[in-house]
Amino acid sequence: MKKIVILTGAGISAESGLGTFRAEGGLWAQHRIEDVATPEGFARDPKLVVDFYNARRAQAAEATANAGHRALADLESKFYGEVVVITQNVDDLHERAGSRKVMHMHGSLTSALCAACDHRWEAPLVMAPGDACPSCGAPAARPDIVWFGEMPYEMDEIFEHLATADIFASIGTSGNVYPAAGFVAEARRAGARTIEFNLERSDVGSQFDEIVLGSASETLPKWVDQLLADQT
Ligand code: BV8
Repeated sequence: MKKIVILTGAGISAESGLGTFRAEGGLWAQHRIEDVATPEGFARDPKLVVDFYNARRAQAAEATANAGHRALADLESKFYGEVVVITQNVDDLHERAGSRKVMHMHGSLTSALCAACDHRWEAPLVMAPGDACPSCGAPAARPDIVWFGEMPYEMDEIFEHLATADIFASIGTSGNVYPAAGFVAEARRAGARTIEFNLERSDVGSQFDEIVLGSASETLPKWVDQLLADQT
């Protein structure tokens, strides 16, 4: 039974109108990473950080999944083997396109976390610093996002998937944030065939067996059609 493990980054949501990080005018151009995506930044100015994620949560809620997201959902529902999506993205466009096995290694805009008791609940559209935790009552709510210096989620399960992948595809990521950028090396060690889908070669592009250049909304439907045709 074949297993396809897919890593996605901001590039797959770019055509849904959600900003990427490193494009000019991208999210990090408007804010310094240290100020909005680190625990130190949150401690220094919780309102700046909470408002940064409020803006992205509202933008994601307005966005619609694109043909790239839909192609991956199609693959999961029609492929005879197993398909796992590991996303670095905090939007829920994979789920809204119909993907079911989605692992949010860097958290989710739709989730809130209590910094005091680790309770998680569905985030309101607008969060404020000091919101009370519905479980323990502490004024310790925070966006359920993995910031720089924090441990990504579900890493044990992710490494199990990488160790048993037949195909590893990396889509729309610049390959410069770890541990995600190291996944291709893990997949290669497991003997997987590795493919990168991007507008341009990423920082780890040289580690892939194949690079497919183009917009994900065009390249992914073609790839999925081919995979499904080959399995009949
Ligand atoms: C950890 C959530 C340890 C927040 C994010 C020095 C060397 C190596 C590593 C480090 C180092 N110093 C520090 C580190 C570790 C650090 C790191 O890697 N830093 C980098 C900057 C060097 N990593 C961490 O801190 C991680 N944690 O290491 O923990 C630890 C150990 C023990 C105990 C505790 C801790 C946690 C990192 C997670 C940070 N959170 N996201 C938020 O969303 O606001 S990172 C964020 O940026 C994304 O999630 C993603 O991971 C990352 C990169 O973004 P991309 O998705 O790649 O987007 P980008 O804009 O960069 O690229 C878009 C790509 O798409 C481009 O290539 C473009 O060409 C392409 N594209 C565009 N349009 C399309 C397209 N492709 C196809 N079609 C299109 N239409």
